[in-house]
Amino acid sequence: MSDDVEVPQSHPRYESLLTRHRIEAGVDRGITSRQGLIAQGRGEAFDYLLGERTIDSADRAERAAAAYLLSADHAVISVNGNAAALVPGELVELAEVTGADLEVNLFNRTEERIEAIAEYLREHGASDVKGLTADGRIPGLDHERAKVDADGIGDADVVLVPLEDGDRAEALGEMGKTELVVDLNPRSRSAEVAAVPIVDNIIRAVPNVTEHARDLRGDAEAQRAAIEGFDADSARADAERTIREGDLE
Ligand code: PTJ
Repeated sequence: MSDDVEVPQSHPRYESLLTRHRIEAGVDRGITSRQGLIAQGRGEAFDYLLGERTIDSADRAERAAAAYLLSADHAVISVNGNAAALVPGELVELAEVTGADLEVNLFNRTEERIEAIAEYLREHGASDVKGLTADGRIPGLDHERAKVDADGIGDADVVLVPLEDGDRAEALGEMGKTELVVDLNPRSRSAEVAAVPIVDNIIRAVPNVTEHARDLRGDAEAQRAAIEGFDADSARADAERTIREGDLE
């Protein structure tokens, strides 16, 4: 992580404070919604109980997600206001390594925020950012929340949706898309409907998916093994058990 805030690295809550600062700065820049602050707080509570680490089942999920992205006909990484504020460069890198498209797709959609996020991703090296055309629709959702690009999420067979709202995750699943979800709550509806629920902080998850993708690139057999060897139900159960047994030190 960059040192874009005055927090000494020795501080025991360094990573958490840096993350908060990024979300706050995201709100100030018009990237993150105010609801995003609340979502982050909720995520932090789960992360605290997980021990602020990538548990083994999450690592396996991250490897499976990398395999799905690499073997997709058309993979899209959906970017909302929290994801953009927390891991902009890391998302651009993941898209490059896997050949996935980046699409800005918002729960609380405004044209200004779409533009601000697309610009922020370009500042972090993205050459093509989708989400601005909005000529496709997810059936079963109200107008604003349903908007997608027809040649982006509309056309994708595999979609990575970090911190997604449950309704939309369900609706995307009903469209037949394979969903890879990053969500620290293993019992959120998004995690429940995902083919690959990644129960990990997006800050750790995205770079780790990229690392696995580098390892799996060009090896169809290893990609198949990562997908077939992954069991979503047991990953959710393992994360829930870890959280329930979490130590409030
Ligand atoms: O930018 P927009 O308009 O698309 O809005 C984005 C938010 C996140 C505000 C919107 O999608 C929302 O309200 O989401 P929810 O319903 O609060 O769900 C967010 C989920 O993400 C919760 O289950 C949190 O536990 C989880 N979460 C929060 N921060 C993190 C996280 N998961 C992984 N890493 C995090 N840093």
